[in-house]
Amino acid sequence: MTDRPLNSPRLSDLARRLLADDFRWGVATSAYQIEGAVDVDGRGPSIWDTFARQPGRTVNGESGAVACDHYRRWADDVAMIGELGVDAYRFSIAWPRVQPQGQGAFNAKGLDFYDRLVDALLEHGIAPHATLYHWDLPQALQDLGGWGNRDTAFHFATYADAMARRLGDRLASLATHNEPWCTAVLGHEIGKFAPGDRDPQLAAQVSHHLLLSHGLAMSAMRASGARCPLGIVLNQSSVTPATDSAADRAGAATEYARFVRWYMDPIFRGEYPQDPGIAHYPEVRAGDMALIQAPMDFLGVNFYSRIWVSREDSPRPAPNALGQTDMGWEIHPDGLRELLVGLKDQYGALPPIFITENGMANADTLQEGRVRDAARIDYVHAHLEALAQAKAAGVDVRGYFYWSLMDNYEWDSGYAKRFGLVHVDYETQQRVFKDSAHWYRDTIADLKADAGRAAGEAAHG
Ligand code: IFM
Repeated sequence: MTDRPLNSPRLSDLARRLLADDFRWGVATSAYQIEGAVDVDGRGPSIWDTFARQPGRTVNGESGAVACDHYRRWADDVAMIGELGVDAYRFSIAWPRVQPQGQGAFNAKGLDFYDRLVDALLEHGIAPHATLYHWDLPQALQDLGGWGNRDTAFHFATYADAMARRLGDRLASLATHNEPWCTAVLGHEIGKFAPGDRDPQLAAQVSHHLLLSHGLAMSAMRASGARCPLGIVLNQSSVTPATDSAADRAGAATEYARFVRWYMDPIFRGEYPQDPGIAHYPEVRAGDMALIQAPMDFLGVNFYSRIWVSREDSPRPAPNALGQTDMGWEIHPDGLRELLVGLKDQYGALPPIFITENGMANADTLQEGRVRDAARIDYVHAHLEALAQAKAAGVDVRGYFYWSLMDNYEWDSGYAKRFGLVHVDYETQQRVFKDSAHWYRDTIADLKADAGRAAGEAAHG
């Protein structure tokens, strides 16, 4: 144990009460962002390997080829997660590592890697929460049209079912997709992410195929008796009109429909949102919506910031006193409460919610063995308070995963943006706990001690 960081805000009594009992504390990563070893042990190429090689796609042309070298350092990394005192770890399975062509033969060495990882987590008392797709589509499937090709949804279901059979007896949860909005819009409309397309109609079709693949996977995994809770992870934001003008309010409604409702409505209502501001709708075949509506055991919500909507005639919103992160994202913790309470009001009974990602990039520096990231501590603290308020308002939130366990490959931003609780020196691969890691560990320990005391008192009447 090192010294408690200088900046160590304590959670409010409300948060201590609501987040102490039966609440899961975790950290999250994804395969392409940490594993490296992209051409080792039979892994096939992914669309991110291809994309990062194309000139101008990523900062400094950086790729996940080495990343945090987690594929080789996994045992030490699991021990490090144990030292953080969390009770859960969210990671993703690299589809091209376990099924290099995205269809056909599976790769025994890739499967063994995730077996070992899951077993080691369990040995350390850490619940493994896996995600099947965190953006690293096998390139062989992209060569056949990728997510624009309906067949990919069926290949995904086969892969999902194989993983559920292989790991489901030991997983604490299995999510189909991470942030399908990013795959559809950033990957196929804006072209900022792999595969780098710029076609809004294709993006709409891709979003439907992603949702269809989720539904097909759910149905396949249920049919084969999956033994862990199944769900999906969506990135969501609160949306604020810059002014009360009709134009800004309509714009905010459209943004909310494109970002949040586009995924929530099909899954929980069986239809896409109709909004006059949405120009592109996908082709939907008979039976698709019934599949997409498959009942889920949990909903993962990733929250980072809010979306401001300002039409041309509106003044720019005043800068937020809490500032912004190193990604340029506004820090607005109350947006988390607003979002979650809004979901409860709009969709009624939802499955239990886990905050599967929340965190900030910060311009961290390692000086004399220490990273003083007070801004990150404040960010997490404020979001946990907002979460407690959502819980007090009746939202069924069961856990919180900080993004990310350690600094890693931030997609098109390369290695410049540091989200980790743990600092990574990419030259030496040395990991160092930042102040925020110490704060997170101490906060969790305090809450668990509270819960233990309460349980002891209850037992003694
Ligand atoms: O790093 C990403 C992650 O892969 C998905 N959610 C957002 C994070 C920060 O940008």
